[in-house]
Amino acid sequence: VWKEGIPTLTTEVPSITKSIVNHVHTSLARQAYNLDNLGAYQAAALSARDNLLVKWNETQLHYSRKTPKRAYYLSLEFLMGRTLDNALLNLGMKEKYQDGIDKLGFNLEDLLDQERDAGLGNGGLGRLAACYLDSSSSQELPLWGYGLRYKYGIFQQLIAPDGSQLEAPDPWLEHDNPWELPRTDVTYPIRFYGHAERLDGMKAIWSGGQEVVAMAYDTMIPGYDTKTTNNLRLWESKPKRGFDLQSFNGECDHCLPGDYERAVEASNSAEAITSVLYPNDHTTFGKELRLKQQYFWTAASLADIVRRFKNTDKPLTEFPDYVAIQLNDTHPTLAIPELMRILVDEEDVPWDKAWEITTNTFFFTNHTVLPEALEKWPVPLMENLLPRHMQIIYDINLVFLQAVERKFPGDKERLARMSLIEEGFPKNIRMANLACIGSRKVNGVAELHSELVRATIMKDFVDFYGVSKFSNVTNGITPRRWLDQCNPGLSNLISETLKLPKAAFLKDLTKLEGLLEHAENPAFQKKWAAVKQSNKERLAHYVETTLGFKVNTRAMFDVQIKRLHEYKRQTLNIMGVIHRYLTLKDMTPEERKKVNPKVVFFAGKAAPGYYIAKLTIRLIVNVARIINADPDTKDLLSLYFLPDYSVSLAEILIPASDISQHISTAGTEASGTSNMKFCLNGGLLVGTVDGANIEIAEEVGESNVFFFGHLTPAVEDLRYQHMYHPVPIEQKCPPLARVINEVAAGRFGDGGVYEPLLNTIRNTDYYLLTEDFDSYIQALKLVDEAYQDRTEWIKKSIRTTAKMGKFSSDRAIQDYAQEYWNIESTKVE
Ligand code: 26R
Repeated sequence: VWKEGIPTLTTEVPSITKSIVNHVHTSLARQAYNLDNLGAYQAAALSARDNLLVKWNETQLHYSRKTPKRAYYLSLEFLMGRTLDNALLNLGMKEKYQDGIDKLGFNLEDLLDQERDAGLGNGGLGRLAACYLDSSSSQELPLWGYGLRYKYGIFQQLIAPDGSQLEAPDPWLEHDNPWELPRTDVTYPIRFYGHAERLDGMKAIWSGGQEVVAMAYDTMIPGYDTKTTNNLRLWESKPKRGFDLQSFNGECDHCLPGDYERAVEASNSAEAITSVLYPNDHTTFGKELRLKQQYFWTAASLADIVRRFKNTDKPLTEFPDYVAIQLNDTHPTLAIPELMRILVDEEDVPWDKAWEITTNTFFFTNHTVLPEALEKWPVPLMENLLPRHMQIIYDINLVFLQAVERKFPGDKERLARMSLIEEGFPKNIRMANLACIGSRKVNGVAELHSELVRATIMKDFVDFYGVSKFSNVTNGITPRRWLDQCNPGLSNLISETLKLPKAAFLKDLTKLEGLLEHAENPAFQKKWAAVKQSNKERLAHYVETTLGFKVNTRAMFDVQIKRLHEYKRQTLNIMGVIHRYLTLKDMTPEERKKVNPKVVFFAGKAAPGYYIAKLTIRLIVNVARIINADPDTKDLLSLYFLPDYSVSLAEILIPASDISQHISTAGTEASGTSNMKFCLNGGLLVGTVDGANIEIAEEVGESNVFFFGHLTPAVEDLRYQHMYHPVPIEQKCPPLARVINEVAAGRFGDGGVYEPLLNTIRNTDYYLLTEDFDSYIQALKLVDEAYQDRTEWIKKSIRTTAKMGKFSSDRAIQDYAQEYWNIESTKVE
């Protein structure tokens, strides 16, 4: 009887339409006569979800039965974007649903557009986590993600009339989220504050304080062309028992007037923990609520992982044989002392054994070497919020520093550098040091970055542990979303040209190399160019319907889309645009006829408190206003800042680009991942010798990328020169000085507004714009020249796509699986 009730896949068009109509009636309580696109989307999503659940259930049952070693990806950010399109693609049911939805009188594209992005992340780190989930399922690897279910994801960006960024909350859960499964039965109590009392040995009891509850929400992660459907478990914080004051402040056992209000406040403060994603990227801020988020999430995840392991009845000494936990940057580092606390205090494991288990379980990925992004938490904050963890951190530190002292006797400075505690007022806990010593292996995210990790922030640790603990896994991107989904035209053309089903190259991206032999074929080149052209028109249509501007799709499309940050140098780009504008203005109409028309696109959010980044947006918007209105030049150069950058907007922008900019100061961009996405879609790259740009150039050949700028080893020296032998910008870089003077003089609106931004260049110029400007302009000139020979350009484009195999996140996740986690693919029967 049970077996007969178990749902099976709905695979044929008639049963698909039936299931959609069924959801319209039963889940939505609506009917055909009052069904709009949103309702139809919801019903289609619920129908797809039913299918995902069939596979999800089978996968989870398979894992429970087979108990393979599992990996867990702990990330404070998962930048998932939309789900329906991806779910249908990975289920292999896109055409069928298209048909079914057609028959119901709707259009799949319109329905897809109804979905709000799940924007639970800031940028690269969060989107990487999402790509890795997709690859884990597609590669049939037993992996779960753990994160937080923020009520509000990354803020919505609005642009004010004066060009400045405004932030509005992102109500992504406004209409029920059909992709999540609330697990009211999967809850854990999480403690904060209170006191820790040491017992004999290394044990302690932590009690008192406040308790909140973590409740699980599961999201299905379908694999492409496979049954495996992994899980993303996100935690929501809730008050312990409704408005229970007692549990919240620990002592009161009778009600006083006013308690009700305090109880409501307590409930609010419990819910506050998962209310919003911190929109900071690369700058730490030391807010208590952020630390609460980090502990709440790591404690709930570990409780869940330990409980699952204990269900297998294996001894805890075997924990690392069945569990690998990847720390996505230092944000989940508290998982290390938390596992120690569980083992030592709750499971009676001796300290040394517990440390052995812990250090064989965790793996740590670093995503940036910028000093301002290295997390530190004030000791007094930690002591108050997590008193037991503070003790554990001190104990770990003591044992560790003794070992360092044995290896490097008398080297006090080394001890001070390696200590988990940085001296000062207040003292700070260095999370990267803790993540490193608590982990089996540490990795960076591109070759250059991993080398910098070894040479800079982890240098002392390399000396101590040996270099083999520190290696590299170059980032990757999922070709499902970033080729087939965002660029179906190109995916179809590739399939037709290689005479391969899409699954062949979407699961083995190195197959794209087969395109090389077609690069010289004029008929193929023409089709290739036509796909690019239609993607440019799709973007133009978006710009026209959202901003009301008509874009010249015959012009070259030049795109820079990423978080606004000084190190990413959007300022260099906008200064280059102004330079181009001034140059055009200087020309005679005759001379202008020879110019390559260009449209420049920017998109990206600035952290709400990052003044210089916000000022950069304002400058871009106001430069656009002047340039786009100038009749002398507007056909040759136009500029758009597209508001509210998101995964979905990236899916429109990336396939439409002819050239994209990845122009960070050498040594500052750990990897970059949009560079890979652009190249996969046949866009060429102008960039610095930084991050994964280098490995992209290695694959496609330096003749197919436009490199410029100083190299990493020169950067430190140049900064030193600027500091001690400053040369006025007029002398150092006259063309840039001219641009800056025009801005200051008010050519693009009140120049005074931009003084603080201009001063970052005039004064310290920490990110070396004055050093790289000339070679940047030179590189852009080469880009123009190359674009004039359209056939050569198309060949470059084809060759670029052909050589992107390395950058599939399938390769990256396999690397983690084999070299780090020691987990194996397992076929769900
Ligand atoms: C506030 C603070 C603790 C914080 C620092 C840094 C919060 C968030 C970040 C984001 C960083 C770690 C990040 O996103 N790094 C990016 O990771 C990508 C994926 O590895 C890289 O491609 C990209 O180069 C890097 O900047």
